Amino acid sequence: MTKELNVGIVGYKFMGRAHSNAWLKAPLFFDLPAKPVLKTACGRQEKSLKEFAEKWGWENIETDWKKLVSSPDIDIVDIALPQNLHYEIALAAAKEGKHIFCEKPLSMNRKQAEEMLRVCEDHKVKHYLNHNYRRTPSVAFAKKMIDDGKVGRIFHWRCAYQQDWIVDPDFPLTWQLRKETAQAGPQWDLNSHAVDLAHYLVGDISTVSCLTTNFIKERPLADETTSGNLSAATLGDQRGEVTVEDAALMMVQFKNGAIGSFEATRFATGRKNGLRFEIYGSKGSILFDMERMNELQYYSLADEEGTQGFRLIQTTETVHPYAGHWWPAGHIIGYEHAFVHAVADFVSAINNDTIIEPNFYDGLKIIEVLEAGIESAGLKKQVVL
Ligand code: SOE
Repeated sequence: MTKELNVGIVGYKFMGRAHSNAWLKAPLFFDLPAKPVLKTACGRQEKSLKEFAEKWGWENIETDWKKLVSSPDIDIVDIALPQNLHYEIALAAAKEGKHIFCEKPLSMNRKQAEEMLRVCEDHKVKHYLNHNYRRTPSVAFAKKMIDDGKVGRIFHWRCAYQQDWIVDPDFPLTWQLRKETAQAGPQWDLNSHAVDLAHYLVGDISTVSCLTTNFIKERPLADETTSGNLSAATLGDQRGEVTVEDAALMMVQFKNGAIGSFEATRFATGRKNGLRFEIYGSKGSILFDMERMNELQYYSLADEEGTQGFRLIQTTETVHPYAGHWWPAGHIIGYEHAFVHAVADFVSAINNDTIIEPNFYDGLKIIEVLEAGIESAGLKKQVVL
């Protein structure tokens, strides 16, 4: 592998670490047509940026993202930042002809997403949106089973994405809890993943109706210099208003006639990163639970009467997508692996000049659904008795 692709990453917290790990691991486990080089890490706080770069092996640091995206050294800009910072950086990177690997959700609104897509297309750069769960072997195999007709016509999609990291009312008001930085709460952060999976596995969504609520109205201000990894220190005694929803329930209709439900919350006590979906069809059903990510459950009406039932498929065999690149059969993989798979596919897409999904077009469709959901949440009928 002689060809190299120089990566510049903006952001060095939770996603900065997850992406760095992926750039490092991908060439070790996949036969890539080009080697990603961890060239430059960019962030605002020089001291912690330097520590990050040294630890993960980034060659240089840069505190000005504008310099990073215009550097002739860089082939790929990796945006590992909150969604309020994607738009400006993605536009500038595309205009400089850089390929873009962008963290989800794509943007703050539909207008931004449309422009990000248009500018990337105008400048003919690759654009990838990191909805990493698509690239777990189980989810990719569920897609294959659906495409092979093992589920038949899909009637129902049922999805719950539940976390519990803000149940404590004294958890600080981090960027995720403020509209100006996050746009919305779990509807953006968690349902963006869920809608991506639904689009991938079931099909496009045509109508949306949502209910949102807010359990904790005010929280202590956060010391944002310590935020990352879903934690932060508080900043004195002062409190501020939570300006996003704490939970969202969404019902949808798909263009193919299926219907679906989405539950997204950070208040499901005991659920850490619980992402579960169920797909029910005319020939069979598939269930997935992210916290048991090396497994799928499958029920087939083609099984013999009397012994029908949900069977467990362990998606760790060489026939399963991506799994054969790692360990011998049965040796499970984890959360970080889907990021590695994304990097491997992204590098191949650049080299072969093919389209990678999900991309900014898929991201735009997701944002449209999420935005419609938030807008619909205002419409409620009062129950009188
Ligand atoms: C926080 O809710 C979060 O880190 C999401 O932003 C990620 O996309 C998800 O993978 C895990 O949870």
